[in-house]
Amino acid sequence: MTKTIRAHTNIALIKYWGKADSQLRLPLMSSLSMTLDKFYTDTQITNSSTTNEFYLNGSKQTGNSAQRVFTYIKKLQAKFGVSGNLIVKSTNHVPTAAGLASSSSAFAALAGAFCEHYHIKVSQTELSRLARLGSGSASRSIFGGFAIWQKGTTDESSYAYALTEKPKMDLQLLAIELNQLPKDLPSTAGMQQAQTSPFFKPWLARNEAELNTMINAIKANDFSSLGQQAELNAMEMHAINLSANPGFTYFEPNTLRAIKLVQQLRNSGIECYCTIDAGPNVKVLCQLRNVKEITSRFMSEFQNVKIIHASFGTGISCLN
Ligand code: 2P0
Repeated sequence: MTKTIRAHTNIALIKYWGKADSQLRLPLMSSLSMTLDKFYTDTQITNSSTTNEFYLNGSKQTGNSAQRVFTYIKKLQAKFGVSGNLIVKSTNHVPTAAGLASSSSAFAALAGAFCEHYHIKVSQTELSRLARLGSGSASRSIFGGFAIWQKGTTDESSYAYALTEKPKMDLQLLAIELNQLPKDLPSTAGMQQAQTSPFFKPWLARNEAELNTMINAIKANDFSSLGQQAELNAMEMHAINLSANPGFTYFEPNTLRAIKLVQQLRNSGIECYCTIDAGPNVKVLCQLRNVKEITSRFMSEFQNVKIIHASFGTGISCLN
């Protein structure tokens, strides 16, 4: 029976936004993420008697997304000395390419399904390294709870590990889906362009200190400190995009309205923070007691907005 591998997406609280080596996907900075329960990818791999095929949510893919999957498969086949054409079937329970990091769950599940298909036994660390070769953020989706991707300097030393897979913290995430369209500028190009900002290097120099602040907040079960650091790190990333040469932004007018609403809520005593990835959607970090109030404020501010309430997800798993 064909196995189904499930990997959850993650949201970076300390962002990965720059590559030291684009072939190996070695990052310029270490990053830290929360794995999410509500967003995930299920992937199955079987043999194909003809060519490689990739199906996403039941429809056969051609073009860039299929090519990226086939290139990745060929890379892993060469690495492990295995061959054959494959049929990859993925179901994405994530709005694809809308800044909710669908590539993190996609390539983590694909790495897991590949190893399962060829009966290749790997450790979680090795699986994280394999996932990284498909998409940087996928390295963190091997683990549940909070994961840290240590940047490393080589293929062997750049991988993620779990800081804690069962966090004690009351940490909720509200994904405010302001826009479901695929983003204009893919992450790989965005993070390359960002390096032209005069603020990129100073930001990089802060990475270790910001990561430590976040680790300490998690260890101390300090939601306020986690939220402040997450929002600061996200705003730094987006300030760098705006100040690149030429500058660019993933923000839409509604993104700014959402940021302001988070600030207003906070000023009125409802503690919440936001983080934003390579897309216009805003993710609100809060605690359980405030979920209802924050949701209703967003519903009245934005017409037809979709809000998904998520919390901690688990690491990669085999469903059958
Ligand atoms: C992150 N993002 O740490 C950051 C924050 C988006 C903003 O990782 O080029 O799809 O495939 O390694 O993982 C999105 O980039 O990039 C991402 P590639 P990826 O989650």
